[in-house]
Amino acid sequence: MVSYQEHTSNIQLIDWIKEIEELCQPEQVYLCDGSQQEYDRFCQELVDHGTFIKLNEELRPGSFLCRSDPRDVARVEDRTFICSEKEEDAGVTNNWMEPSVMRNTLAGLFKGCMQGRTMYIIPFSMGPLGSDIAQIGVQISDSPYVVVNMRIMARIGQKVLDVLCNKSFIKCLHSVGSPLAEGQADVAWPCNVDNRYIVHYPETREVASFGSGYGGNALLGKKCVALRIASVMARDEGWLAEHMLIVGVESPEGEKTYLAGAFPSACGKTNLAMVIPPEGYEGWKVWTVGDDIAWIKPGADGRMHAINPEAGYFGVAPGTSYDSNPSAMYTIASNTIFTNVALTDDGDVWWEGMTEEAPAHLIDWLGNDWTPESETPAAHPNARFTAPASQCPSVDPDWENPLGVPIEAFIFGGRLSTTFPLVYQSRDWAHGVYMAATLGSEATAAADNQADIRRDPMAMLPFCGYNMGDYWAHWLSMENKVEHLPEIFRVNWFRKSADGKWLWPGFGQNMRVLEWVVNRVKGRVSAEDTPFGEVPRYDDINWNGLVYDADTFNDLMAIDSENSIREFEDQINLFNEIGDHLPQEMERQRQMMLDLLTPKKESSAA
Ligand code: SAT
Ligand code: MN
Repeated sequence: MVSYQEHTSNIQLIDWIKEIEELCQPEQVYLCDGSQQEYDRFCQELVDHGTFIKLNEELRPGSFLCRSDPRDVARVEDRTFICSEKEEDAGVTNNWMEPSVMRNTLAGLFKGCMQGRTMYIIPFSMGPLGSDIAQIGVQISDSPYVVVNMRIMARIGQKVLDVLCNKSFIKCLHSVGSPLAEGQADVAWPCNVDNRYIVHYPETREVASFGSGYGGNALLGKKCVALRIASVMARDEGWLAEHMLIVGVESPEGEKTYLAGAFPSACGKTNLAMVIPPEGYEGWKVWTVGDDIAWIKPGADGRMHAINPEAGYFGVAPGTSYDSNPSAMYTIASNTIFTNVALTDDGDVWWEGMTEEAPAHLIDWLGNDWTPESETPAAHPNARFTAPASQCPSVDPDWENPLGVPIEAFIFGGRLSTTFPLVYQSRDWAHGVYMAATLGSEATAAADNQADIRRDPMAMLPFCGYNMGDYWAHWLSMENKVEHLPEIFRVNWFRKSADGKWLWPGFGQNMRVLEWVVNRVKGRVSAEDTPFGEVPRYDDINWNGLVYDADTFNDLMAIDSENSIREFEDQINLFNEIGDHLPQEMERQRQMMLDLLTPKKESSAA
């Protein structure tokens, strides 16, 4: 029997632990202190259990490889629910179930679900401890893999209880859903693929997750709390919880400008969060505050201040290399947990894209022998690294500032091979919100140049904890709540020429766009007004160190009215789907775009 009194006087917490212990019937209960010794002990237990493989201490110090059950490798969006009291508050973009019905279902599943296992209590803070922008939660979980990952991804343990005192907290209950009968041997990755539920009760700020041990399904501070629950808190309290990276752009003169950016998956978000200025940008530096999530609150100075609620990166491994993202490679050089990557013969890790040539022999993510002749990938495409943000060479000196960093621009970008210019700025706040709401990426690389756009408003489609239309209304309403709002930009690094070649020379060159964005928010450069918004002319971009001709730039920025009209007409499908929660302003903006793009008929007879 654990005594909590010496660790916390929070009655609500003590009562909740007792309630869950009675429901889940674990073999034992363990309150995590968050110490390094505790982390090392659990990692060793995971090695002994067969869940972790200790990597070569010389090549990858303090690091482990973990292979999940091959059926438990990613977030399960079709099993993710927003259980608000009213269905319309979840909206059409979320799965909904009546909270009382869901609670009944889950009570049945959680009953006895931790038999033979340890129930871990993980107090965690999303955001720097004690920051006004931070939030405290407590996750109960029967997975030691979750405990060690949570220690990297959040601030956990006794120090959190000390800050929590008697205040309320976000309840997060998690089980892999795989009880052990008396004498039953465990497996390396217990889970329950037949009964998966990732459930949010936004009104009561609770999360319950059953059946999966992987990533955002199980590390509940991340997408569940920091986005789905926090987006509802932000709506109620007048701030923003966003799926955004945060960077600080520093000029050679030492001027620093913070930007936050949202990108749907596969748009190079992590690379942008850690971008290294290219040739011609000597003396410039891009600092990383966050790679995935931003909590942004109006400050006393009338500006928006952002924190990264996380303490680590849960990044996609495949494609990461010293070429594509050296900062990420240095970050994961030690003290990192790798999930579902391949194992090299000398006890290190490998994945597709890490080196040009694959090693001659590997053990793949399934535990089988692998050679370059093998027909399946060595690492799972969603293989991940969990690494401390403090190890990132570009981590911003202010990344843990409890006051956050002042945000001067929001950048939204999709992967679009036609129609959309490299960069454009909104004419005003409402236009910017509309630009963000209609964000999307091409579903497939279509041969006919008319690919379907998969809409992902603000890159929040799977992460908004309430009605998408209300979320847009909340964004629009910020105009009346905040004195100095950030400027809003759309970018597109992926436009192609008529013969199918990339028009923009690559990720490192994005710095040139960031500099133009900085110059715009500081009011240092003018821009040209176009139907899409304000755009740079060729001479407004700094081409130092890059040979890039004006003709190609003009192709990259060109607005084709026929294609564009098709795009703005297509947006009606999204708006119709949102239905009667759609703010009228959104449709007004769409009509304005169509109007600007439609060739005007001569009014007088020629
Ligand atoms: O698994 S996570 O939700 O943490 C990452 C992702 O799928 O975006
Ligand atoms: Mn993400």
